[in-house]
Amino acid sequence: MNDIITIGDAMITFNPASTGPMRYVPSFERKVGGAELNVAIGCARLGLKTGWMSRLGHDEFGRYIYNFMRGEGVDVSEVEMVEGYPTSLNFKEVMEDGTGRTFYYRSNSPTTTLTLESLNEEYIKNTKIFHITGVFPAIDKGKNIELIQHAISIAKQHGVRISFDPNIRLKLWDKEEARVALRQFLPYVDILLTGVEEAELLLGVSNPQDIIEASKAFGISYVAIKQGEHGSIGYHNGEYIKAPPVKPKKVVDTVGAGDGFDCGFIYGVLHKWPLEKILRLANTIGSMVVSVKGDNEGLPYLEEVLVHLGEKEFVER
Ligand code: KDG
Repeated sequence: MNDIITIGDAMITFNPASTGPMRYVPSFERKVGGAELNVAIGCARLGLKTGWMSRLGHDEFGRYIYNFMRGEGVDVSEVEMVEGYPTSLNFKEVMEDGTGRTFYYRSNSPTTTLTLESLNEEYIKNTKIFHITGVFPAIDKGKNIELIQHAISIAKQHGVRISFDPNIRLKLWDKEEARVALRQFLPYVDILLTGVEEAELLLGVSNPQDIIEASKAFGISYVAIKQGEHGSIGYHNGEYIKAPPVKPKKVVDTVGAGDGFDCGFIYGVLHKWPLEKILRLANTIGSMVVSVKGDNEGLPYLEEVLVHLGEKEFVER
């Protein structure tokens, strides 16, 4: 049995070797990205038995991502490489002042070939947590929303908990489309991992107390509100905790920090940790991710977080 599984699109991410408008950038560094993929990697590094369901192109990049995920210890038995659908790409632009943009080449994503019939029900039943985000539904709106609904219904019938990070990408859909689609999942969510703006879009409220009340009305058991450099707020079982931020060594690249937070939170829930300790772990992982360039390179192994938390000694040599 897996501890956690997730479903999503993966991309080869091209990071620019120099700053400035992308049209003038002559060379890029090839990496791997994707919100659900990052969570899978992070959970596997923490020692959780993790599975990732996806489709990749039957091409060199598809082979690379497949082997990369296997190397990270993620179960890829529900990943197939399909003909005629190139592996998705993501080019990044970084300006001198650190701001940037993302250019997706994923409209014909291999994951668009996933169907209700291709979902392995046994796989979905045999996990403790099924993690979903707002990225996968946005890739192929009508179909993927239905696919997630179906997967959720299988999961719920078998006592699998649903964790959900709205991860709203406005390059993939507009606010109203996202709101209507993602609100449908809320009655089935057990663990909500959200930013304030996303919560505002989904729930129509922005004050943390109101976000928690609105989430409770949907029956959500754990609520985490990610506030980046301001830390996070958590709710579970009548307990409301404001967890202070963990200062990163240096902020190098903030992409993937939210995914790192999710991994820590999921780990803590699975280990039945008290809320305060769960939030501390999640904040710590988020801060470790921003100190390293890349969407998932900074996701730590369990022993590295324990050193960071002062629970394990660091031995240099
Ligand atoms: O959460 C980080 C991811 O969003 C990133 O790795 C790739 O932009 C991305 C996406 O849409 O999945």
